[in-house]
Amino acid sequence: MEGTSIGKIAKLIKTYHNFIITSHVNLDGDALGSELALYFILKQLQKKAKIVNQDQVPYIYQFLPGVDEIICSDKLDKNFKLEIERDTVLVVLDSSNLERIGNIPLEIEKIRIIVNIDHHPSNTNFGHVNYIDVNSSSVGEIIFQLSKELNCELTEQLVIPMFTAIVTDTGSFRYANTTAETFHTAFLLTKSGANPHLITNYIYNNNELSALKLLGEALLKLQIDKNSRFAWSVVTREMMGRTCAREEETEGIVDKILSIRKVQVSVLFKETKEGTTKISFRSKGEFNVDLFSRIFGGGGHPNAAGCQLEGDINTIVKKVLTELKKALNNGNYR
Ligand SMILES: [Mn+2]
Repeated sequence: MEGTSIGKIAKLIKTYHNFIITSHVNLDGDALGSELALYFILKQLQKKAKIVNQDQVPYIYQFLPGVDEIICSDKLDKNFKLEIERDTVLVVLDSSNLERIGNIPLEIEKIRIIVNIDHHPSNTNFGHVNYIDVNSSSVGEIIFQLSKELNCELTEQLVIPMFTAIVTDTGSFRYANTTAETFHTAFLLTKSGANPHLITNYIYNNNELSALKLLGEALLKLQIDKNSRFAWSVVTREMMGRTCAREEETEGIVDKILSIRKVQVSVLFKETKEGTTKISFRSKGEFNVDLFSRIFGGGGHPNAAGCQLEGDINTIVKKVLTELKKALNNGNYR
């Protein structure tokens, strides 16, 4: 279906009473921040709302107000299903397609209204109602617009998750998606009680030793092409085991690799528990890793994207780097 306006989303929220909120697997700050902010908006409006995700809340986000109320598939009985009323609205946040939400205890085919709110250019408009703003830094920023539209009071329950969504999805206001509007929103959130120092300490200065050990291991394996245009590393199951790192602790490694002078694209190859390889791309400047990763069935944002491939990790590394070299040589994906 065609896209809609923020005003129409606000109207829909006023009309309905039962909401289920979800987001993508591998929860990040924008997924959780936008979910919780919307949850407290709905509570303020006296609506019934639940948040349900496939994955558990990563440690660094456990400071967020309301995380204890989130339902997690991982912790539920296999046969459990959330109750759906005739008028239940499912709101999907920050997910470019419906598969990205993973396994949640919900008979989706029974839901009559799916609202899709996102900022990924690759969004497939899978909802009955779609609001995709590719110019928004984060879904958190969209939810902020929505809270204004609904005349909500900017309580701490709203502003802390919103600020978290924005600060994480902009790489602490460094990525190309950071605009004057982003700072304006951050300014208003800070004025209303979001404390940037406290919030960013929870997110960025809250690592386990294992996370840094793993980063060290990954940096030992770091390689760079002969023209220094791209650099890459790998994280194997063996490295995960040796450092006792948690799955979420590979976050940030690919960003560290991008910090090398002259490097335009960084890549991290990670062996997953399921035996596939997860690949993360970051770029600075014009190379569009969203478009590039679509070759392999992935997607994301122009400067941050990913995909997942089956097979032997060494073969995958070769295959992806060959394509990347070709793309950079030909000046494609700009
Ligand atoms: Mn996002």
